Amino acid sequence: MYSQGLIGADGRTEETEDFLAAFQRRMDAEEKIEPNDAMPEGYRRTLVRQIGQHAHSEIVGMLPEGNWITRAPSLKRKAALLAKVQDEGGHGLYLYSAAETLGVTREQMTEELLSGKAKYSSIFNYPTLSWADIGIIGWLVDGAAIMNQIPLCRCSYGPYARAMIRVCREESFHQRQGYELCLTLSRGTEAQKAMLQDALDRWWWPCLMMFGPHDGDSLHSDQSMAWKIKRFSNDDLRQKFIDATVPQGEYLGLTFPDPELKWNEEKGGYDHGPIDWEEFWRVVKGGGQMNRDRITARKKAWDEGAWVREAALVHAEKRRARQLAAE
Ligand code: FAQ
Repeated sequence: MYSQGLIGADGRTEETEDFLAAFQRRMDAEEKIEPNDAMPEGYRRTLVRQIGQHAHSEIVGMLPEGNWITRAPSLKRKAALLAKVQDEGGHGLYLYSAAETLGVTREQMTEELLSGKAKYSSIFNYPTLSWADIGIIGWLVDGAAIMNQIPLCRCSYGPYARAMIRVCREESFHQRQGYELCLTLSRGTEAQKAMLQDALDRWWWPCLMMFGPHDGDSLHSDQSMAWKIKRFSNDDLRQKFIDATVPQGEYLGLTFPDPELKWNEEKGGYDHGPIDWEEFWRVVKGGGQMNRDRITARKKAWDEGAWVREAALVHAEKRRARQLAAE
């Protein structure tokens, strides 16, 4: 057992040195933290921030692909895309539930998204201009998401780690359907090949930005790694993604829009050109092509869903009253 810390006058755990050291020992021993366990306030806040932003990314991430459901070129493609977009919605819901175990409500998290206080992934602020973008999102955006999320299955916070296991299984189907779509286009007409290359040219750099700032500029990585929330640094995951993805792109006959992309025998990985971090921060701070549309769409959905939330609440209250009366 470990020290629970002292309970202060406000009812919160006072974070004595003993308590923090004991908590770190639990981390070092790879123990899972569960919702009712005592935890440092910083650990709780870090998880609420990361899981909340992750949930928002899944929900906002439905929009770029949702844009193409009515224009899918065949029934098979439409069915796969519909299933994928629904999966992303489901991921958002598991993640909101995981964050709720840390004492924050879905309403609070949604308000933070709509007010611009909470972030969501930069990648979803780019427009989907052609059908090839749907293949590229599955192959690269889901591919990057998996690379980042597989280690999160071992996150020290139990509810997040468990949610990630199912999410990763579904993301892996998404990545496969995206790559298969790209493969079909790569074997198609010259116009289809050109459409695929154009999509790669637009999405490659934003996908590399998904992993977050360079390690030296990452605010939270060191602490999150000590708490076993993150298992790898942003740059390490970005490198793994590049190394796994470049041969897949070459198989499709594509050219990556980076003249400095080159295999480095000595390091056993690819070297790449500089990432435009000014663009990244501009997009994160609301200046991307689609930021305003994305938040407007989410606000409309939240406002128009108010009656559903109210009806569900009244139904739940009535059921509870009936249960109490029967007891
Ligand atoms: N976009 O100190 P760090 C998906 C922010 S899911 C926007 O390195 P951290 C599925 C960061 O929040 C994609 N902001 O931060 C799908 C922080 O700001 P804050 C989402 C970013 O947390 C596929 C600041 O920069 N995945 O794609 C970004 O240690 C297809 C400093 O950064 C997750 O959320 C960014 N790209 O590391 C859906 C996975 N990067 O919070 C639909 C879970 C960084 O202090 C279709 N999250 N920032 O205001 C994580 O692993 C981490 O949170 C990182 C960032 C790696 C994203």
